[in-house]
Amino acid sequence: MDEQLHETYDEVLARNPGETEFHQAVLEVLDSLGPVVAKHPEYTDRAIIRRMCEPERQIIFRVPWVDDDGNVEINRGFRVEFNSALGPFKGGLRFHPSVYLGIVKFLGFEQIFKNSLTGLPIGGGKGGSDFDPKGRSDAEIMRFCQAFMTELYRHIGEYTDVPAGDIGVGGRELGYLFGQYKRITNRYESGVLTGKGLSWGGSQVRTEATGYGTVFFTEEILRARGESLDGRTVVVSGSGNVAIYAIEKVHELGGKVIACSDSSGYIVDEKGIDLELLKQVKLERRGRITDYVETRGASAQMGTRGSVWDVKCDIALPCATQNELNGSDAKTLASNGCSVVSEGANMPCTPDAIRTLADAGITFAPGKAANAGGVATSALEMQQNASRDSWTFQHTEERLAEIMSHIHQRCLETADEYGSPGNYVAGANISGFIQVADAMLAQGVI
Ligand code: NDP
Ligand code: 2IT
Repeated sequence: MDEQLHETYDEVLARNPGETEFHQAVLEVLDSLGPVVAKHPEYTDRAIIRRMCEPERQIIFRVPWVDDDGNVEINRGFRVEFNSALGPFKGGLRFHPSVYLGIVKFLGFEQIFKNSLTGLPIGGGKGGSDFDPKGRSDAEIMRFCQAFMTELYRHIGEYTDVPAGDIGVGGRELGYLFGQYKRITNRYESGVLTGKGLSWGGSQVRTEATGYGTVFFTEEILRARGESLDGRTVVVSGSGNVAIYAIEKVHELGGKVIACSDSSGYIVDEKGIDLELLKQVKLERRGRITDYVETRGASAQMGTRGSVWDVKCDIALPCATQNELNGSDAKTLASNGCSVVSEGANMPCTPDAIRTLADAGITFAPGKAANAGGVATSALEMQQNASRDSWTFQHTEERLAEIMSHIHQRCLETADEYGSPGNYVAGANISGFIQVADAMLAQGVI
């Protein structure tokens, strides 16, 4: 790595002790920027990369609430407003017990470049809480969301910072969050949150957008080498928002998803995942993936060894969480003949996995490009809110497909220009970076 980039990385390590996921996300980007700093000394002169690694603002707050038994519970809330060079801070909220500052910062950092790649006017941010929604009643979820928004509301706004969902935060939580924001501010400010319900300011396709977008991106990769998803066998990890709509789009495009997972294990269904049943189990009943097997009958089984990556496939779509696919999983995928790994989740592949995939000649699409369809459609929701308009499903889906195709093209062109042809990691990092860097240069030292 270039010496100055190395110094920047050392500074990040020293200033952010213990935040290993943040370190990992920064290193992946810095690793791509050598040819950029060589060509553009102005970025180093104005400390653009060093400024980019330091969030503009970090908010950490107490979230006290009362559970159904009358006990007082205390969680920690976060919002990291990372970079507003291109637009208001934009990024999801994650509710999961593993959430701490390092997770929120890795996600916020990734979001800067992802949002830039969409070509839409959105900066990067992320938030969340170590609250665990599993096993909580609807009333507890509502009280938690209200308590969380009682602090968050003062930091967000349609021109300031626009949260959305992520792990553990979907339509139900966004409803409670929006209701509390409206109650406290006495404003019907639709553009303050995205992922809203269709009858109260939400956009068509936002629910489906991340999964659909990942599959559109995968289809673009295949198209570029004269192939398609038709007839391909696909494995997806996770069974939440991103995974479910990725499975739906793979099936629509003629592929077959034969395995998916949740935090309790994985299932294999040789006939192809029955999506209606999966939606019933995971979205309606908020159940475990085991329930799918019990209802589905003979074609489906719980995976008994290793992980979902042991299931033979042509294409793998990790759609659950960070660092869920390691070097040894990547080796298994390679020996089973897999030819594309496209990230629906944020940073699901470890650095070792990414190296192993590259060595094996497997095409790898990083999340900041492949899963950008979710936040892109959030920006389309903001656009509709600002103009008090609502578009049809078909029109919105066409916009999403165009955006994903454009990101794909930008990645390949930039990778070519900077001497790494076919490398989607270099293309995404460099292309996302340059647009933010130029805006920061223009806006002065702030
Ligand atoms: P959901 O909460 O809807 O689903 C998450 C899924 O991943 C569940 O199946 C969950 O299992 C599984 N999972 C979560 N954490 C773990 C873990 N530590 N170990 C094993 N499995 C786990 O979240 P989303 O589908 O929205 O998010 C999935 C990924 O996609 C995340 O990386 C998120 O950051 C990323 N993403 C999401 C976008 C969005 O618009 N929602 C946009 C872009 C990226 P279980 O049900 O057992 O908890
Ligand atoms: O990681 C992501 O891009 C998201 N969770 C979606 C963010 C958004 O603001 O729609």
